[in-house]
Amino acid sequence: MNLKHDVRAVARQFQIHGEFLEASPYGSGHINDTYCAVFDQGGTRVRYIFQRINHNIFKTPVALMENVHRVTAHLAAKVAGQPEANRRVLTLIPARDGKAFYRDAEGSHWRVYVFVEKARTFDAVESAEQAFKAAKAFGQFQKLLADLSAPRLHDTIPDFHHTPRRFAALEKAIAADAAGRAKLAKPEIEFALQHKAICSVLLDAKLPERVTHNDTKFNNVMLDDATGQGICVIDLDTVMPGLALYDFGDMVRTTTSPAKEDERDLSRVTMQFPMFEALARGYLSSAADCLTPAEKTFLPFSGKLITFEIGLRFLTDFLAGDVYFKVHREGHNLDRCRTQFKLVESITRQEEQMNRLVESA
Ligand code: ADP
Ligand code: GN1
Ligand code: MG
Repeated sequence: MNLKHDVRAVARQFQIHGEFLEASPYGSGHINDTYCAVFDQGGTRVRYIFQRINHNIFKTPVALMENVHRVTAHLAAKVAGQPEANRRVLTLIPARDGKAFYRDAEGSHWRVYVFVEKARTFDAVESAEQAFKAAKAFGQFQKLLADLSAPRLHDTIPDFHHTPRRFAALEKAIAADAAGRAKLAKPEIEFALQHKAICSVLLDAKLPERVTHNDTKFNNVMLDDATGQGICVIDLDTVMPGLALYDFGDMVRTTTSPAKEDERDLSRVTMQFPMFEALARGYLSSAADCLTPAEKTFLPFSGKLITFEIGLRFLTDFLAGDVYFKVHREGHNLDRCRTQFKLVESITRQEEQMNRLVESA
């Protein structure tokens, strides 16, 4: 297969023994270039994950890797000695020079992780049990990082979840209409403008800053093939200071609807209450004792806000001409925006019921 990158050459720069056999593109992430590479190690095929960090999006890859290194080391120390310790945390393979990354001649930064075997990610949730287990794993992740020592982690993308600034970026994209597409997205632009007032609610609530994942979509936790447990939280590029609710909100966004993020049949997009209940119970089962009453109160609202925020980002990128998220078809970002806004409506309809559940939990 002809790959976009020479993974074999990159592999020589990492401390991996054995013979490089092959590599192929892997996963369905929107940002980085991910490959699965296979090595022959004494007759055994061993897999690794190779990733090229997208430096158009992550402007400070060295600082980013410092975060990832600190976070994985902290988590590894916490679970050491427990069952399955080496599958529960991502393990970085050092480069030849001992660093956590390799910078190639073109200036791209690469990292390699041990492949977490006997587990997989899902692009859409299939059962309430999966939702419970994913949320429990993300809650545990937050909890284990609560005592990460100083200094503060780097902000790998400043204002990542600053919804009012995301809204301002959309307003700018509408005004510029760089790709001439505003006429194709009139109802979506209208929907966004109508909901402007919700953007600042979490920021105004003065909630505590914590170490959070910030990209807790359902396919960023690996579920164990045998037990279904959320065995390993992955995609650590945005682990940085944030609000606990950004993480819970993104779980609601990605783990309550049976449809994929880019589903075109909007009748399939809906906030399924049993999934929300499983998420809330799963998350609280591991993180409850870290949360303040105010944080708990906002759990349902966070789902609406983060879904709206990512919808704004997809719409902004559609209007800008698809410069941020990877797209695989015409109108892909607009399709993604539509599912998000449909889900916001579905959450709004059920918000009171969601609030009642959380109050009694
Ligand atoms: P992106 O930032 O582009 O979303 P991810 O880090 O989420 O990239 O990786 C993309 C996909 O690769 C994941 O959804 C997962 O299926 C797979 N993956 C990532 N890391 C590992 C790993 N250590 N072991 C096995 N699979 C992995
Ligand atoms: C991106 O990397 P990935 O595909 O897990 C994005 C998230 C969005 C998500 C939408 C760094 O996540 O913020 O919520 O797409 N990551 C970045 O699916 O922008
Ligand atoms: Mg991902």
